[in-house]
Amino acid sequence: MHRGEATHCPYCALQCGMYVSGGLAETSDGSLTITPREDVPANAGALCQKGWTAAELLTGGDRLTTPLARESRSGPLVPVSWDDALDRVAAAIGGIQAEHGRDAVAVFGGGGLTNEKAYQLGKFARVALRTSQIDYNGRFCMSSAAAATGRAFGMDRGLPFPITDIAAADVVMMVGGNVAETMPPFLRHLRNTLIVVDPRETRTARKAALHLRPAPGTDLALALGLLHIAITEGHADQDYVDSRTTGFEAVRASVATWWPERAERITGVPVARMREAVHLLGSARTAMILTGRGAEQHAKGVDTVTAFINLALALGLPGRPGSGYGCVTGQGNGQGGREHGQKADQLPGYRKIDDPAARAHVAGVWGIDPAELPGPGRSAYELLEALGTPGGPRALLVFGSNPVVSAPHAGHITGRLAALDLLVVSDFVLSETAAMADVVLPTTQWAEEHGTMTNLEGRVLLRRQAVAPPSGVRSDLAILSGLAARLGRDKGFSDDPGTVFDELRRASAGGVADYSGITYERIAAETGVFWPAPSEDHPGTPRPFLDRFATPDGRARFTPVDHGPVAEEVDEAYPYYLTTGRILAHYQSGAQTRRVPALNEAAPETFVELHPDLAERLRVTSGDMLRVSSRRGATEAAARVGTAIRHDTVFMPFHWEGVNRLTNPALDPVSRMPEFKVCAVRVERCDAGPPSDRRAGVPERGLGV
Ligand SMILES: Nc1nc2c(c(=O)[nH]1)N[C@H]1C(S)=C(S)[C@@H](COP(=O)(O)OP(=O)(O)OC[C@H]3O[C@@H](n4cnc5c(=O)[nH]c(N)nc54)[C@H](O)[C@@H]3O)O[C@H]1N2
Ligand SMILES: Nc1nc2c(c(=O)[nH]1)N[C@H]1C(S)=C(S)[C@@H](COP(=O)(O)OP(=O)(O)OC[C@H]3O[C@@H](n4cnc5c(=O)[nH]c(N)nc54)[C@H](O)[C@@H]3O)O[C@H]1N2
Ligand code: SF4
Ligand SMILES: [Mo]
Repeated sequence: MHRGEATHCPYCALQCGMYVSGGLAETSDGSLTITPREDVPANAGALCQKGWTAAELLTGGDRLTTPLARESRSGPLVPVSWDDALDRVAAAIGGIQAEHGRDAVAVFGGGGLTNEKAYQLGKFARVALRTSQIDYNGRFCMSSAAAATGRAFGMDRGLPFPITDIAAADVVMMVGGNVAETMPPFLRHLRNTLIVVDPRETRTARKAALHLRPAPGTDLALALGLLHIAITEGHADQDYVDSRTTGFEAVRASVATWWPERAERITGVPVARMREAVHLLGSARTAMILTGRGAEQHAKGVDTVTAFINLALALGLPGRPGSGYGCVTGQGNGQGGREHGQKADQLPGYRKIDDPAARAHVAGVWGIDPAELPGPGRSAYELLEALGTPGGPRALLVFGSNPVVSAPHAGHITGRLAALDLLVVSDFVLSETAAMADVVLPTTQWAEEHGTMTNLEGRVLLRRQAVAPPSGVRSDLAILSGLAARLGRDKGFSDDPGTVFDELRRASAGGVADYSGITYERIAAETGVFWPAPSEDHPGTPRPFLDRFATPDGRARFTPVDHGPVAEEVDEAYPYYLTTGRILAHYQSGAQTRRVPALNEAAPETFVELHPDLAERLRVTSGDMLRVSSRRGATEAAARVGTAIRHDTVFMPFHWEGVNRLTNPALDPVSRMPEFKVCAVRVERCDAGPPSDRRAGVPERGLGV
């Protein structure tokens, strides 16, 4: 029986394998069926609700099928022809660059784009627009873990081992990851003794043997306390430390004063619980420490991840079979999306844009003079914040992100987008960001096109076309090709994914993320190839750190780090912590999943999770409407009362517009990751009337600009 085309899910980094049938067969009546693949180890026959319902994205009534443009910023979006749309964009770019310089045009990409698109977008910015101003939403996602692992191991590959290795670990500690909701099939790899670190009692925490509940933003202190215990109670693996690492003595000295009691005072995690965690990890035969966004999306995210890596190194875990440290990548192509050059400081192959050898190599592949390549640009939030300001970009092209909903301090960012001379959005639905655009370009989506995705294991997969796109839409590659031609750079922008992938292979050759030995044929035959794969007869690299780390001396680096307070502490005016994250039924800004009826039914609206003590104080029960405000803005949502949350903290998902009007754009000094996971808020009943303590300058609901 033909089960349809073998492809992969449109959503998260697990990239579950699925068959889509009914799309390309001649006898098709238009109805599509999705069934899970057994041959893809990440999901091995399972899908979550989002995967099962993904076909509805392809046929949904909200699908954009014609370019849209408006005559004036306040006029309505009306259908226009492709030539008209692309001519307008190219003419506006030309005018803006002539008047304000090349950096007046900026590009914002996404970690959901295929490798081919991410690569081509980075090249388009540097070669066709010749702008330094490109960054992408992965900055909001993986950047802290990427910076920390790069520093420690010389390479950022989320899981430096196949996901199936996790099941072989006796003990797994998951720090700030809620995979039961964010990657349900991941649970089949968590058969071990599980330790969860999360301020909330999540579905994942309920599966744990041990749940540590630190106050939001205190994981770094927790990790320092855990390392102190590991060292003083004899769990450090001195042979491993001596033979495979450098820098331990400085770290040992730096945690000497991190008595567990001190860590308890900051985190609220009892010393006995910390000891239990260290003893479980330290006496296991094999153990893993994994981090998710809960530990990473902080203004000290890089140091927090570093502290957990230090703990893993002291215990002798990384680079040992069945053990290790890994970060659980988020977006569908979160891993590949951060390797091929859509990041402000990066060129393909995970090369640095300020490295002369990297510039020479990539310029050679692109057929330009290295001197023509721009230097590093602004990071995602700094780029968005600069839009329409004096000296900042005046035009923005968005491919694969919805920052109106997902950027921190979103009210302010929406104001910056409104101040642009030109906003262009390529999307297949009218997202909140697309709805603000001057020109909207309707594009093909996952199952309508070929492309490669690199999943959370660093395994390069082929997402095959399984249905014909509706007439009227064009692929992102075709859009970039059409624009490049109109900008007078018509060479080297193919709209064929296979051609682009072959060029990407050459551009990545010799880089950290070397794809030169990976071909579509190989991926199909081997169910994915792990990078680096520097030649076609190279087997790929499932476990890159077994013999040596990717640092110049082959050793992993300990780096001393210290705890600091959250960027915005609670006070009388804003007495609670707000933390944010995900629920099972929705994906990211919700642009896709809020348009899938079954998912909308499962989770129709946003909510505020709060503890019964706080609910009692506010005299609310579940379902009552609450107003949540921070120094930056306010939003409303229904109360959801339960003991899963700490009584000093409230939680909101970010799949609906609103919560990011509240969040704090304090940035990590290294990764430039915003502090999505903690800010100070006030919580009131909506019908409570003006609070007596309202401070001057606190915006009313809905205004965060
Ligand atoms: N259903 C669904 N799945 C998804 C996505 C989605 O939008 N929806 N998005 C995908 C993407 S891009 C990503 S990045 C991943 C994210 O996957 P996860 O990292 O699992 O997701 P989050 O819900 O953002 O955060 C995880 C947990 O961090 C906790 N947390 C909050 N603050 C802190 C803190 O200070 N310390 C600690 N230790 N924990 C804290 C939250 O309570 C939450 O349970 O999910 C991917 N999968
Ligand atoms: N408060 C809070 N905010 C957060 C987070 C949090 O935990 N808390 N998490 C952050 C994280 S980890 C992430 S990853 C971001 C994600 O936030 P966003 O960047 O907004 O992510 P999506 O909602 O996936 O937006 C993708 C958009 O691109 C479109 N799209 C999808 N695929 C393609 C494609 O191939 N081509 C084109 N042209 N368009 C496409 C979709 O329809 C959608 O409109 O949010 C961040 N924001
Ligand atoms: S876990 Fe992720 S990849 Fe798998 S079906 Fe769900 S959304 Fe898709
Ligand atoms: Mo993410």
